[in-house]
Amino acid sequence: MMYDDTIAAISTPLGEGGIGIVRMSGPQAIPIAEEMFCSAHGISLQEAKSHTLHYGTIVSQGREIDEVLVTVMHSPRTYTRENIVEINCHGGIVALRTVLDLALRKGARLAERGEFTKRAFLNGRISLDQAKSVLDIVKAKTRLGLEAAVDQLHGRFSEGIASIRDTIAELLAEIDVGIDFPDQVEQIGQILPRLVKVVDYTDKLLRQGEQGKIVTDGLTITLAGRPNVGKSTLFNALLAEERAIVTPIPGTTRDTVEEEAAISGVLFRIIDTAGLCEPTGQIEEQGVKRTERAISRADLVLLLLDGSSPLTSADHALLETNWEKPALVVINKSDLPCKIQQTIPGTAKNVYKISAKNGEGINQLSHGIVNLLLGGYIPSKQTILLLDVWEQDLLLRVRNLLNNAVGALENTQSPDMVAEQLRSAHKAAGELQGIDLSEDVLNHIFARFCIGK
Ligand SMILES: Nc1nc2c(ncn2[C@@H]2O[C@H](COP(=O)(O)OP(=O)(O)OP(=O)(O)O)[C@@H](O)[C@H]2O)c(=O)[nH]1
Ligand SMILES: [Mg+2]
Repeated sequence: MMYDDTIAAISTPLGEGGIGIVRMSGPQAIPIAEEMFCSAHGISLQEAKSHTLHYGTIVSQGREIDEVLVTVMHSPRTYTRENIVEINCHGGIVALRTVLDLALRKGARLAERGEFTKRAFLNGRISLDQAKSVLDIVKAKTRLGLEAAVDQLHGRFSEGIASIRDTIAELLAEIDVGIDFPDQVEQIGQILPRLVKVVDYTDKLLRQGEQGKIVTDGLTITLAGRPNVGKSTLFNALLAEERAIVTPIPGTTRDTVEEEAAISGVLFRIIDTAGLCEPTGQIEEQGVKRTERAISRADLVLLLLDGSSPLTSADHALLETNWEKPALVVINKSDLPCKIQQTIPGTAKNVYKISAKNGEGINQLSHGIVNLLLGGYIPSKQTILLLDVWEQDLLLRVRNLLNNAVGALENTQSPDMVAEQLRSAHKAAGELQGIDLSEDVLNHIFARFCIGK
């Protein structure tokens, strides 16, 4: 499918950059560029070979707008499979805007969000999964998120779905034979182990999707403890930057402070809080309320104690409260003599001794955090999938339909009922591959992109 209009957009992030790119895609891309461009060597872009770079200026009404390098790429060996022109500008945002305006006046249309990638998909250049990976790459916040997105760009998820769909098709074909020749009922029974195998495989992809969600959406860790135990110091140590104010004065942190950091490739939102204490004024009262809210939002709470002083009633209150979520006890200031003599009840395994100040024990604590939240499993690019909510939903649907087919096979042995479930599963898997996707779903997917991608 080829479009008859030509789209244009600024494809580089806005802001102060060395260069910025105006990209055009469509049948008129090269003629439009030709009208705007004055080659330093008298070259005509329309006659230029594909995948060549040309130096010159962009001129509007006799006025020179910017010194540029123009890339000419002919269909179909391009990102969208259409003719593409990229104008590399040097003059900053005003020049970029002027060049884009000029292209629009010459007949291009401003691209919608993700429209270049949407064309790449609709023209068969990339799979839907790969299109989505482009978005994930743009938005990746951790190294692992990026690696997984790049990996998926090579089609790992699409391949998985294709194999599920192929197996379903094979099973359906065999069942149809069974329906046509009912005396071969025995054969239907032989389908079961293969069906169970596809269910298992689908389950595996679902689990990888859930892990992927953790990697990209991140998990929230709240640091809690009485004033002065070293929450802000630990916060800074986990972020590896001096983000929060640290002083020897109890009550330094008055409000919650939130930042993102990657631990073992997983994205974490870490929240530093005001020390939990008996509030003596309105500010402290508000601070404590916010701390409690931050704790309720957390996937994990780190309960901090100061190892250099005996436990106080505030420490006991903290340890004895049921926070109703995973918690690790962290005894800080291990560089000073330890004054906590008693063992901390009920938490023998989950106690970490650290010095937030000199970094001792922080690595073990990081491992402990990942272990507790991800069940000892360190995600890698091969073991996670970055799935949209709708993909996760559809995949779940495929799994449930396959499960129904297993049920129908075990309980009724009715080939018709098995086939019905398998046909629905086959259709849902097809939607995951981008076959017969409704315009709505497509728009929804690409609307998450930025303009120019
Ligand atoms: N010796 C030593 N001192 C530490 C350590 N961690 C923090 N401190 C000191 O303890 C004091 C309090 O540290 P903060 O990080 O501000 O403590 P906090 O829990 O955020 O305190 P509030 O914001 O008041 O609740 C500062 O003087 C820190 O330098 C540590 O591991 N060892
Ligand atoms: Mg603090």
